[in-house]
Amino acid sequence: MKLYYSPLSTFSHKAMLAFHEKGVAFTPELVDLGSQDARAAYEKINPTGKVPFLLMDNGWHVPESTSIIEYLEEEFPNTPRLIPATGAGTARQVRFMDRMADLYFNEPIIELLLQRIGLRAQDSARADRARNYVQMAYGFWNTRLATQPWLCGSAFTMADCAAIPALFYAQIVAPFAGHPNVAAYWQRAQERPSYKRIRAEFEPIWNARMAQQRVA
Ligand SMILES: N[C@@H](CCC(=O)N[C@@H](CS)C(=O)NCC(=O)O)C(=O)O
Repeated sequence: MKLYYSPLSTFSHKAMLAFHEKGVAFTPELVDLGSQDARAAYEKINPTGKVPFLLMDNGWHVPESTSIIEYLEEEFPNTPRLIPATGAGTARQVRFMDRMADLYFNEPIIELLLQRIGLRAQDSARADRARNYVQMAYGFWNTRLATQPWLCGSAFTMADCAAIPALFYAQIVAPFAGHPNVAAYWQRAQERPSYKRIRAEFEPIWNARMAQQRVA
């Protein structure tokens, strides 16, 4: 199965974290979101133009990072669970925390980052709203992480897959130094082999991109 992804995309990192945590192999298909031609070609496969996107050999496809993780949970039941199989309340909590990480953290961080690096027009109202959401997420997480290593308890879940990738960019646009448990969580995340593997691929690309911007 092919996973269409972009190397700097947090939502791609989220799906890839799940694959690595579960030890499920996939064929990575890089989409160059910066190229109009590549985008046009990709939109023929996935009309939304968004990554990640999973395409099976039989043509069955799964868009959206959360749906991809749900799909992996169903198709590979004997791999480590990212959504608890038992305890309806626990699974619901993971799904809620996943939504929270996507909507009130990942997307606001992308908004702040794209404004910061000039890929999105400056808009102070949108930036303020994004900062408010991020601070809300930090406050909520900082309380939870005071007594547990991962967002939903002692096990690494889909909620962590959703939250960790944007923390990389959050260091630049919304530092979390005032939230020591979030900072400790980020330290733990960086030791996770699944995340190390993803970061080893994207960080050099990010650094090169930033160096180019400084020269330009
Ligand atoms: N809700 C989607 C969000 C995906 C998303 O926004 N991906 C970004 C990259 S991080 C993207 O494809 N951006 C390209 C575009 O918006 O045209 C998911 O969870 O997969």
